[in-house]
Amino acid sequence: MPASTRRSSLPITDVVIDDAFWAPRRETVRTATLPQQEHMLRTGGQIEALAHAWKPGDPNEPHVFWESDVAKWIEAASYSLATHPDAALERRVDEVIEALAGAQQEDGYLNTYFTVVRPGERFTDLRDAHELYVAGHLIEAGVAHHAATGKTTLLGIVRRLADLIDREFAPGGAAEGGYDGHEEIELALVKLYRATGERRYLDLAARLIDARGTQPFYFELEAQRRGTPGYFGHVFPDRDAHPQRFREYNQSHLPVREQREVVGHAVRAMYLYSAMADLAQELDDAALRESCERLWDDLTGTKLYVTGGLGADPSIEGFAGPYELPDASGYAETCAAIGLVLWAKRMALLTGEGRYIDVLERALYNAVLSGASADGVCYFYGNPLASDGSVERKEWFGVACCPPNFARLTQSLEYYAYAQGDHEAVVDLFVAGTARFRFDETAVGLRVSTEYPHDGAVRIEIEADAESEFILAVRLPEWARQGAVLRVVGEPLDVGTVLDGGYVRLSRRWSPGDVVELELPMEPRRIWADPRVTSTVGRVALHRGPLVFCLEGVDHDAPLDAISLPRGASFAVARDDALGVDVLVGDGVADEPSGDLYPERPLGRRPIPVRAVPYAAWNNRGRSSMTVWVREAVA
Ligand code: FUB
Ligand code: ZN
Repeated sequence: MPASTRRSSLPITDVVIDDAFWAPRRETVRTATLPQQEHMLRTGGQIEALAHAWKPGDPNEPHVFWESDVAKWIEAASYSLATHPDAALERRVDEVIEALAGAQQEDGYLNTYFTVVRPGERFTDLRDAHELYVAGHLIEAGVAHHAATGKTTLLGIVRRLADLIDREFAPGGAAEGGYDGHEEIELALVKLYRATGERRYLDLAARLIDARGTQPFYFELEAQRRGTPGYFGHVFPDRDAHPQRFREYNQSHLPVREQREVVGHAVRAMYLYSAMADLAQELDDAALRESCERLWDDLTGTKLYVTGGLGADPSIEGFAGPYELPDASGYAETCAAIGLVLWAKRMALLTGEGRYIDVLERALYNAVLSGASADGVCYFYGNPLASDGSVERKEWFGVACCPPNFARLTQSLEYYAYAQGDHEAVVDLFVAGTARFRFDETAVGLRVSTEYPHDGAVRIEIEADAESEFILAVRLPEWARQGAVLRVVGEPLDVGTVLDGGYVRLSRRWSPGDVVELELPMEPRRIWADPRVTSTVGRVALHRGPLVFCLEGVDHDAPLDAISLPRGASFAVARDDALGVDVLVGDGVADEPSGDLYPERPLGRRPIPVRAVPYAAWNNRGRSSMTVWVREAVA
């Protein structure tokens, strides 16, 4: 097993994103999404609840994870402040932090539900009641706020909370041997460790991960001690009859190093595996890494939608069996795709392999970006791959985990675009702008120019005061291996000679102004459905670069399921200015009704122009049917 790499993300302030694809979308998040979400959190009661004025009998009882939505909003706003200082937004964030400070108890405890709704019951329902999940999101917010503003207001609050959790989960503490029913705090504690240098936060994360799935099962002991079915008892009334299924639901069925299949609730799984990858890297833990790699292969080999969505079964918001990937009835929660981005980045940092970023890119440009409307104020919770026209984005949800998760991810794209290793500058995503790396005492900048994903030309220029020797590693996506063209300082170079672990790795003494050019082949491509996935047998999905395309009913005068694409038909790229995206146009055929319900002769077919829009851009023109997988007509 190779040792973990020492790669890390660049600090957010060392990256500038300034391109035609991402910059306008992030600006929409900054100017429309963040204010709308703040409004929803204020009018929905999430922020008001922090005053702890709620009393039994009052309306709008605080929900177990309300603070997590507030925390994700603070985190998103903090990333925005890091790149776009905004005194008014900073003041509003400070106000919410003051409310959190007021809600914190003397001993550091911070959780509204267990303070005003169920006082005296702290840490008695770890399986269902989201106490550590909330704490995790608060910790992530505290770290982000500190990195963005340098202030320690929220960081101080979450450190006191983490210290209390450390005491309570230590031997002799009230929750000794316990762990989180909805994983999240583990990855947050790793961030807190990295931000503060306090080793005990890393150790606590490792303790929680190591305790998970050991026997006797903590959640069952806790339920016996409590004597009640727990917060989700009414949602899962058959839980006691199916203990194994519900252990799998929160990935506590086996010690994590023995887990081989991705099971259960998808967001929980992604957050858990992210923390496992973090710890594998921090602790150079080979068994943890092996487990992550096996789980990755299971996910990407049998349970991942072509959009990068995951978690097909709505009844558990989680994974169904291998190849059970129904397109219309699949769930594919936005948060799960976001979780996959978190995990994939960590796997790439851990292993140095670009294949993880290939999957990250698939999820990011498709299943994550579809999570919000073009105007940034309506959201998908589930992201199915086909719709009869009844699915549309909504302004908000009773359980509003996805909207602020979308905001925090898109506002922190800087962390995903590059990585820094030992004398190695890594370009993971093709995003125009700049990045600053530090090799010993030398600062080296990269200026990336590209219209990706609408064009495959990527130009990377070295910006530095002096010559510098380092490796420039540029990811070459798997789909671009055939036909990619590389020029290094004007000289053509066969990519095959420098391809290593999914990256074009160029080791040399670079001079200021040196340029690397990469041309990625951007012809539209087809991907064929696996026949083991029953809902899409015989269908193809159109791709261009990292984008997955879909057909919308609004563009076609035949039912989408009646349309097929002749195998040889090619597609051209056209601009849709209204949607602000490139679309694919080509020729298809549509089955014609014969007049008889059950005709005894083959159906007639008529040519039909086909127009495919990027999956992430669908449902921006009102309600419409949609399909990613289109029937293929083989002559
Ligand atoms: O339970 C917290 C979040 O709410 C989960 O991650 C989502 O699946 C939604 O249920
Ligand atoms: Zn969600």
